[in-house]
Amino acid sequence: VSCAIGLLLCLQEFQKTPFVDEFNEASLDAAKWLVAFRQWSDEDCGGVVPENVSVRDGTVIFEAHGNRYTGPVRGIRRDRSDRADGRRVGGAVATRNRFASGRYEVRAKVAPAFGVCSAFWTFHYEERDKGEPINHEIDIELPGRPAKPFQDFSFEWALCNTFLTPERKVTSDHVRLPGRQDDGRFHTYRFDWHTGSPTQKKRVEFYVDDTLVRTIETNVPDRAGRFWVGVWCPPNFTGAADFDTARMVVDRVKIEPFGEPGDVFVPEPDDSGWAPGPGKRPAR
Ligand SMILES: [Ca+2]
Repeated sequence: VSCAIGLLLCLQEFQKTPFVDEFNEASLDAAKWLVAFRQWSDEDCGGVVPENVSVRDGTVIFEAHGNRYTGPVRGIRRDRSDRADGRRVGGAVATRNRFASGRYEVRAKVAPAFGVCSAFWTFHYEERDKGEPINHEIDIELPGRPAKPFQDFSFEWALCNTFLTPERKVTSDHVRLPGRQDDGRFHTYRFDWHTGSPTQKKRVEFYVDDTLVRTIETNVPDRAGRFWVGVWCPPNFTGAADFDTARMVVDRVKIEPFGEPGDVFVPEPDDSGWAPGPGKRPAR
């Protein structure tokens, strides 16, 4: 949204009021969501594309295509050119507006396959001429594993992370969950992000089905960012992607801003990597 359209739209860029989407409309609400068209991580990853995002029966469906996928949807490279195949390709959306401290909650059935990462994350990112980029981020990622080596992947575990670069880096915690998450039922994934106030210590609390599973007090971000929901295929940390298609189903997303004084609202310069909507690849 360009500032030329109106001051009101520009003011909406940083949202300090509650956000909720139950996905009861026929299509994704473009006032609330952007559909991602981009690739990150290493070359084995086929990125996230709009063909893998759809709205159905009050939910958003995120498809991931694994090593056995032979269908027509192509992955993309870092420069957003088409790949020859559609393997290890996911789908993701992000809120149009940016949020800072608050309660972030997603009701979802995570994709029940190894090799795909079902993820919910805040993201503020800024490339700089010199030195490391600025990256403020909080994630919940499933499946997890009990320890650092890339083995023993399990839906009883998740990875809970906070990123704060270039200042200090990353806290990455392996977290045991109250039960298996690939049981075909909806579960609630939540984190409470405190940027700090006279009564709230700077920290992130992670909850699954209202059970506190982890509190992280190191490398806690303070810069507002978009909230992302999606699936993607990382090179290693969720196992081998030996499946055709796996789906994450998201029933509801809710954000309740805390408005803590530790919040920092600064714009992100690069705003490319979006599709016109679910199923619609950008014209090139
Ligand atoms: Ca719903």
